[in-house]
Amino acid sequence: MEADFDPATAFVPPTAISHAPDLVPYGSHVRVVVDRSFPGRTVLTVTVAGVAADHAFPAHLHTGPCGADPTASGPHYQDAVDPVRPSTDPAYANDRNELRLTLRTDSRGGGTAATAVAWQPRPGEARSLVLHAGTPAGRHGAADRAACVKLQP
Ligand SMILES: [Cu+2]
Repeated sequence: MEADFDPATAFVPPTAISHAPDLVPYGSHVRVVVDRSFPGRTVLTVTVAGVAADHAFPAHLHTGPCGADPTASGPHYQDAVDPVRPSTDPAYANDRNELRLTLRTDSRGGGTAATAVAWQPRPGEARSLVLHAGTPAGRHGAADRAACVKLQP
């Protein structure tokens, strides 16, 4: 999956939506590779170019699709689903049960990060990778969702 970030208002629904053009400018580039070739394992690699320099974006697999409303991407995808929503129980909300990584960019706004988890997402349930604004941007709620990358139709 490879795309340029576009505004959510684009005529054709974009593959990669920026909700925060100050951090993820329109036209900046993203590539997401989800490798499921190892049985029972998923390796996700995300690479960006042209986004905010010297920044750390927390990035997570989310359940919902990307949409004009940043909250469309829904909660974090969990391998074992917490029966309580929102999920705050550390037995479920942890980086083994969710796919999380931190994407750090260099002085030119490029970067790559990868992580592996010991499971594969259930088909159709992990529909987006969300790049959060993180710190020091310090945004909260929906405003923290800087960008969204569509992972499957
Ligand atoms: Cu998230």
